[in-house]
Amino acid sequence: MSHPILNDQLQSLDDQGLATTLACLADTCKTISQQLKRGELAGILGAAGNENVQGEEQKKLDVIANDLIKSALGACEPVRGIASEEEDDVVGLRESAGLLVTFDPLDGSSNIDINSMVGTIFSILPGQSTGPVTEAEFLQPGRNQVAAGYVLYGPSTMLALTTGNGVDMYTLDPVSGDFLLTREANIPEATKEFAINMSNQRFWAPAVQTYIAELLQGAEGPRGKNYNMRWVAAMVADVHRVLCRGGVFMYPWDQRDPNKPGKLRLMYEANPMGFLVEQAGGQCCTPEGPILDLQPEKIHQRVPVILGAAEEVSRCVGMHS
Ligand code: FDP
Repeated sequence: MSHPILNDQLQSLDDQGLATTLACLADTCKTISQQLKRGELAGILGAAGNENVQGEEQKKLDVIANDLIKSALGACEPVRGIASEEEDDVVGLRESAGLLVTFDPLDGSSNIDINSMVGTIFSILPGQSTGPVTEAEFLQPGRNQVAAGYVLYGPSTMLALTTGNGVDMYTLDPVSGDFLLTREANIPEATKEFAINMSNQRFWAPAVQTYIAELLQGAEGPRGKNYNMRWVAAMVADVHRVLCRGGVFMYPWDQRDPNKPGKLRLMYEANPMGFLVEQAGGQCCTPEGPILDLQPEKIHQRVPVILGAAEEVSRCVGMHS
């Protein structure tokens, strides 16, 4: 069976600047994938010895992946500016260009040192000006995204991509070095699988406590069916599972730190995943409504996230009101 090649698929996009940018991101992720495969042999595991702007310890691979993407997009003509989890501020590249890229260079970095799944998440927004690049220009609702996706570095390396017309999933062929189209994502409305970090249970809002308690009661409880739990602890891998076979994934609000209304970052985690999940037939919300309708306030903003099977997301969100 022959599988379409990513670069051929990109040629059919109306916006060739977008196609060039997506090809650049995909190529850079191939390099990251190669580095990850060498792992300990390449001396790239462990801490980098610094913290990012959010006070999180950076791993060497966070820094390596960030530098690779930053430098590749720096040479990519259609890109006006970038924002990254690992950069304190937005970075202006060229005022004449039309696209803004936000990215999490290596999501799930606590998995790096145990040779478990990690990924690169990206979101592409239209530029809003022809003057100097500012943070304000990036602060557009996720609905404005022109493309979003991630590359998952797992047993095989996979790219999930949306340009607003469904979600295509490509597998990196180690022989040809091409991303080949292997499936489309589709999230069934109902599920029997959930993903949440249960160790935070005592900090959640009452609505989430009740929602999860009902799932745990299984067939004897109000939901009348048994649920299974899965938790990779890398959003990119947990969302990949939801896109492949359904389920619900949550990183809800918790009461520990009033300055952190959630763990996940809006601009380069929740928004791109929200675009993918909606395009695959699911929902992605905060307790107030769809993530993609949120007006961002700052580039490293955090939000609570409930995403996946429509039946579960709407039930959980509804329990908040
Ligand atoms: P990580 O900090 O390891 O990069 O983006 C944050 C994230 O990973 C998510 O990918 C993941 O779902 C979550 O944090 C895991 O954090 P906890 O172990 O604190 O639950």
